[in-house]
This record gives sequence, structure tokens and C-alpha cells, in this order.
Amino acid sequence: MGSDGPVWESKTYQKKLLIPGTNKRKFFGVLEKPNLPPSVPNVTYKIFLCGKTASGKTWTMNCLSGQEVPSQHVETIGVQCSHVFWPMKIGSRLILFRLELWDAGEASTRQYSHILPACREGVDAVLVCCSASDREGWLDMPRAVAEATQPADRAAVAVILTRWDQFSKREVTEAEVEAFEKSRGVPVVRLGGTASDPAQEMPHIAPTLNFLCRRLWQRDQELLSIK
Ligand SMILES: Nc1nc2c(ncn2[C@@H]2O[C@H](COP(=O)(O)OP(=O)(O)OP(=O)(O)O)[C@@H](O)[C@H]2O)c(=O)[nH]1
Ligand SMILES: [Mg+2]
Repeated sequence: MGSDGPVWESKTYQKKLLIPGTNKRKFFGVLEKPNLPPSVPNVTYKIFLCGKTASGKTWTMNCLSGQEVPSQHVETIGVQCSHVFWPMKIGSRLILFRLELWDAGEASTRQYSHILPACREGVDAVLVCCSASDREGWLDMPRAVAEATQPADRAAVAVILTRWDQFSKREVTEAEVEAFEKSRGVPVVRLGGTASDPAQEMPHIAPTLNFLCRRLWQRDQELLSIK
């Protein structure tokens, strides 16, 4: 029996991911990575965040990579990339996931035709962002999901519903989200809010990182089985 699942709760891995003596995430440069035994395989995935302007793409990217989230909307110019390392056990095997996040500002994407092809090239997952306070955006989600992916990409797809924390401004109900997931077969990640205690930043976002890594791994298995 394999012991599939997250490992970040273990002190051993927290030491690798957090700045010593703090609960802040360590940042790794382009040539750096967490200090795990060489026998642990590293897998890199490219993830593209798309969606309308102010849908929360930059917010999501910063949240996933442990950076400060923007408190107000500042349009992203061009493309920004961040990466995050996340160890997970798949079966009984420890794997170090390196998620490369690509966030393109909506206005730049419209203005410059080379941006979208660059973001889509070799993509492993597409995260379609939508604000839970944007009813119109939500109703347009089936089209947005279809447009975000191309069959040839074979990318994993998920919707990120941001501002789920702003309960009073929600324009999407839980029942609608569940119905969408069922009818479209596309998972919806409800995201929003930051941990009230900065020490809880990692526990707050860990379920989303676990979900993404599992989903990417599952997609690899699906691709292998149809080859
Ligand atoms: N509280 C909360 N605020 C959010 C959330 N997502 C987005 N916001 C707010 O919405 C603003 C706009 O989100 P951005 O992430 O900057 O939007 P974007 O999709 O990157 O927009 P462009 O760069 O113009 O394409 C953020 O600065 C936050 O103030 C969320 O999940 N919770
Ligand atoms: Mg942005």
C-alpha cells in the first residue's frame, strides 16, 4: 500500500521550505532548490494563469508562491513568472514538484499577440481565474475555459475562484460551483483571504498546492496511458 499525500506538515520538510526560526517561506533563486537527497526526483511543470483583468491572477500567483499579495489592482505589464517548490508523496515515493507560474496581464495579452503563444507553449496546466464577485465573468466561464485550452495542449485545467473570502460580495453560489464542476468536469478551487496570522501562511495555501501537484501527476499518468 502506498502512503500517498502531503508531507509539508513534517518538521523535516518545513526546515527545507521555511527560513530558519521563522514561518516565512524561503525563496529559491533560479539555480537553487530545497536541499533534499539527490535520490528525490524533481519534476517541473509550467502553469499558466489566465482570466479577465482584476480576476486575481497576480493575487493567486503571489499567494501560491508565498509572496505578498497585492492589496489593490495594479495591472500586470507583460508576463511575470514565479516558481514554487513543493514536496509530495506519490505512492510511497517522495517527489519534489517545481511549479513554474506564468502570469500575463490581460491588457498586455490583448495588446501584444506574441504573449499568449509564449504562455501556452509547453504548458502543463491552465488556471482560469475568475472573481467570485463578478457574476458576468462566472456566467462566461464555459467559454473562458474552452478558449483557455486547446486540445493539442493536453493541459490540466482548473478554475480558480478568487475573492471567495469576501462573502458579502459573492455573486456565485456554492450550488452553482458544484453544478459547474459536475457538468464540465473541471475542478474549481475556491481561493481567497490570507491567513490572519502570518505564521499560518503555509498551512493556508498548502491544500491548493497539494491539489495542483496531485492533479498534474494524475494528468501525467493519463497521458502515459494513452501513448
Ligand atoms: N481579498 C481578496 N482580494 C483579491 C483576491 N483576488 C484578487 N483580489 C483583489 O483584486 C485585485 C486585483 O487582482 P489582481 O491579481 O491584481 O488582478 P489580475 O488578474 O492580475 O489583473 P491584470 O494584471 O490586470 O490582468 C487585487 O489586488 C486584490 O486587491 C482574493 O482572492 N481575495
Ligand atoms: Mg496581474
